[in-house]
Amino acid sequence: MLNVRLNNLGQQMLSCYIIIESELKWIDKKYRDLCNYGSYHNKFTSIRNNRQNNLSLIGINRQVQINMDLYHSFEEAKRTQQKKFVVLIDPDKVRMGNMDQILDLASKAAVDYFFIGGSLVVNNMLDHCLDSIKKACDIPMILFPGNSFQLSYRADGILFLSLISGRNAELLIGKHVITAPYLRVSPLEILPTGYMLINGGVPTTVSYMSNTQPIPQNKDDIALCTAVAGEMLGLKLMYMDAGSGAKNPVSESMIELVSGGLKIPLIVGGGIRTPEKAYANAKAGADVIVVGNAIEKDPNLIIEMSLAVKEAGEKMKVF
Ligand code: 1GP
Repeated sequence: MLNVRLNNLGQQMLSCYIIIESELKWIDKKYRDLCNYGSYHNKFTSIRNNRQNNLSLIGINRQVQINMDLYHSFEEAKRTQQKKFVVLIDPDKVRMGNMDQILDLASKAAVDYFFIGGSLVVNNMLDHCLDSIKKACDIPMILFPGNSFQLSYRADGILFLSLISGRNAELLIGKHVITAPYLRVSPLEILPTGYMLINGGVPTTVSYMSNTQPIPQNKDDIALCTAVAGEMLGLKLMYMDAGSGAKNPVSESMIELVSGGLKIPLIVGGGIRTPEKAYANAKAGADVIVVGNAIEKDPNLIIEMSLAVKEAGEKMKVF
């Protein structure tokens, strides 16, 4: 009996070894791609912190460079109360005619970052979209992935999102385990982010795709406790999102309460259509304002939106 069990265990270990071997080959290929890609990358970042990361358990034992420039820029903005403005680009939705105009206006309006991603990207336009941005301007590009396929070395960083408003284990930790070895050897700056969906008055793609319920829009206390728990777990950024195209953006009262309870930078987006709302959200305590849909429809809004966010920062500036 014992022998049978031991044999079974041996077989399991052998198949486990075979799986790890094939994953290692995959990771090695990714690493080689990365080395070939090295000269192309890194317009924005300089590597500040190097450390030896021992990933020998899964066969990687290399010098891994940890890049934290983007994160420091978010932290600094929070400390000095200078507000940041982000344009969200969904590679599937943006029309190429619009794209040129958006990039031109974004440079003129001193947009701080681009977030790149969508809940459901089906057209495989991610690399092309990143290349177009890189050719046109120096604005850092941060992946905002709707799933683990939306990865590219061409970006500068990635929001490593844990959907803490939901109870879907895959989106809290499952997908992260799968992508961790790939991201560890990538040049992308990893930004561990608590992602909180707030009910925006209409069912959004992200709540459907994630199979989670958003936090009710009037439950400011639940939002606060969720955000504080995420910060205590070590997340570095908090993102409150009413979802793309939300009817009701996140309320100022919720932003005020949550930002008052957090030490980490707070990102707010979803359904922001006017410069007035962007300004009000920044004044209420959002450190970073994200706008996507409204700008896709009318790229000219970029200038006014950016000005509104920066103006809120000027009024609150800490020296
Ligand atoms: C969605 O927060 C973003 O994830 C932006 O939303 O497209 O509604 O601006 P909008």
